[in-house]
Amino acid sequence: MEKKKTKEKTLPEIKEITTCEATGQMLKKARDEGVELCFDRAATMKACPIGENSACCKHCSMGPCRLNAKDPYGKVGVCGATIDTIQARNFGRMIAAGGAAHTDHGMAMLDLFREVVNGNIKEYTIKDPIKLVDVAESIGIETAEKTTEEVAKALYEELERTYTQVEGEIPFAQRVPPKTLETWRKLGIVPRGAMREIMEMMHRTHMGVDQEYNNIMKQGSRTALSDGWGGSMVATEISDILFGTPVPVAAEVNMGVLKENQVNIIVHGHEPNLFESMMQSVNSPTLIQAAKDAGAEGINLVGMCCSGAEMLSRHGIPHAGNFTSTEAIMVTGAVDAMAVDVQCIQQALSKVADCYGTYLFTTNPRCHIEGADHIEFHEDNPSQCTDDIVIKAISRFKSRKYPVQIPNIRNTGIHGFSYEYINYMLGGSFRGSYTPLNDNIINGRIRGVAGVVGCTNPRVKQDWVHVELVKELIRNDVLVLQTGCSQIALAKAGLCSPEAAYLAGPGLSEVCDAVGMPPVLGMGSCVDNSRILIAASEMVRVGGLGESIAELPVAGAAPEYMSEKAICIGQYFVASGVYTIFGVTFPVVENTRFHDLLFSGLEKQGLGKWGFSVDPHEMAQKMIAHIDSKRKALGIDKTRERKLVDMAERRDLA
Ligand code: SF4
Ligand code: MSK
Repeated sequence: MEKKKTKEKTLPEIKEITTCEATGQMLKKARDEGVELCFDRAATMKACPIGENSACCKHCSMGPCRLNAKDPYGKVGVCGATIDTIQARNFGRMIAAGGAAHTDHGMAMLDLFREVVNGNIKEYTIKDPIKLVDVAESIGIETAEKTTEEVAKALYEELERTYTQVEGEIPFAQRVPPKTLETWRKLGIVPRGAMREIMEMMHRTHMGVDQEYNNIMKQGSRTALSDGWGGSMVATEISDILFGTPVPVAAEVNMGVLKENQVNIIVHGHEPNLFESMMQSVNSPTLIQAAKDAGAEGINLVGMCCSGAEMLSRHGIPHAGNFTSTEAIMVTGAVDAMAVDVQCIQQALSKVADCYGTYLFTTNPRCHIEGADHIEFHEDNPSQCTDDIVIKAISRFKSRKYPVQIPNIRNTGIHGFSYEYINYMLGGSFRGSYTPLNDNIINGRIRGVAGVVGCTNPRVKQDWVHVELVKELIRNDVLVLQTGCSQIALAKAGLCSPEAAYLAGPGLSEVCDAVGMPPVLGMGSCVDNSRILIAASEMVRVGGLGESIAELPVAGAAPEYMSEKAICIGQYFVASGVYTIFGVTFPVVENTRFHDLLFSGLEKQGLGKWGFSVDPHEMAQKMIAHIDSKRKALGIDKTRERKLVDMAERRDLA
């Protein structure tokens, strides 16, 4: 066991690092055993203050150039680039990188769909033909006289334009509320095709091209929208069509889902096809028998991070933890194999895996990791990869060398609130509709809707900001929609169960009791944020809450974000009209014109705006104040008095 001694003296106490008890237990064990995790590295790796402020540029070899955040206009780069240009270019490139990740994932899903429809891949089929027809009709494809195969082919051809089209508007622009779309057209930010937008974003941010921050951010919005209403939305819709649209399912989360006497396999990443095939492999009678022959009671498949959130929502597969727990879980000694595909896979997993004899497998040609074995996943023969991983996991179980210590913590909740199910849940099967939601917002029982999403980040106390923020929102009658690692944080805190309605304010709790739903609705992976966009469009369409997304009493937050994908998601929500608040840190210098553009200028153009706070309570107050201002503008503020639950009342409620 090769272990690296961490400098314990400099490390913060575990209770300052995470509110996830299971992760805390494993962090302590790791420290005792001299194994370093991301929390330890975050404590010893001081963030570069210039980079944190996005006040540096390394876009050419006349630099790198560092500007001074305290005196942002006191200096320019060697080429003369101002702080606004430098920040806008950096921000634009973060959007491009985040959008590229989602878009490439979406394109991979669409490639798979094409091959399934053309009969070249037989291992997957269309699981949800009703959704196929719904999606096709939503973008104007005539379905009446067509077979499922004909509709699927027509849909493929249309959706391919999302990526490859060079002129015109992406297909899902047809789902955008007309007034929102009109604003985009006026600003010239309707995406043409994702590849073109990402390419143009990279071009414009090259040295010596676009040097006007407003103009750079127009392309930033266009690129982000090509993700939210393009790459990500295609990924979600195609995944539902191929693997089934989620409906509520009771499932367990937290590290206690590992089983000491079983072969434990974790899938981590973002692509559902690897996970779907792994489900087949772990259910193979031959492999189950092999596991039993090795002395195991069975094979236990669990998810982590966003692959896990998607499978939790779609199939009720147990989920072991979010992003910053992916190393810690291997410290249990109980993980026989972890299979990863793309995105949010920390390179350090390979070292921790090595410390505990866990097999770490990369499976996607886009992601290899030094020290990890690569078994490539091919959709035309998926079991070759997944069976192989199961066999290796069984062999590791048979020769487990390290003591197993699994935190005995599991939390049950309900997950799988797709846009479609919310429609059904609120309106019933014969009159499925968002009208009851709008009615409850108009009558004030529900104050507004918040999307709380995004990562966990070892620079802040794991899960704490998510949980505190969401608790405060629901106490104030704000219905919360969730995706990604945030959903897992709340699930671990027990808020994804209908019983959590007692924590909600009186109006929201009344609605939850009537419908039997939790006050926090988990919708899937971070890619599935597109479900929130569709829900917002539907709220506009059914009426009574304004004509554009910007008029809705809604807000968004990513309180513990870390990835460029999160920045792209934030920008597509802002460009769609939503006030979106981030925590941890924000890559912009205050008191600059670029900061003003993001935090107020975009709103004046008819879009949404960015916000920032590291304090969950302040974050909640800002979101609620925004929701209330939208209620006032809609003339529905009289239905509920503006009254925020303050600290004292919070204590009483607690
Ligand atoms: Fe410096 Fe301008 Fe080159 Fe950036 S593009 S590194 S600001 S000279
Ligand atoms: S996995 S992008 S840590 S949500 Fe989607 Fe979680 Fe954030 Fe990755």
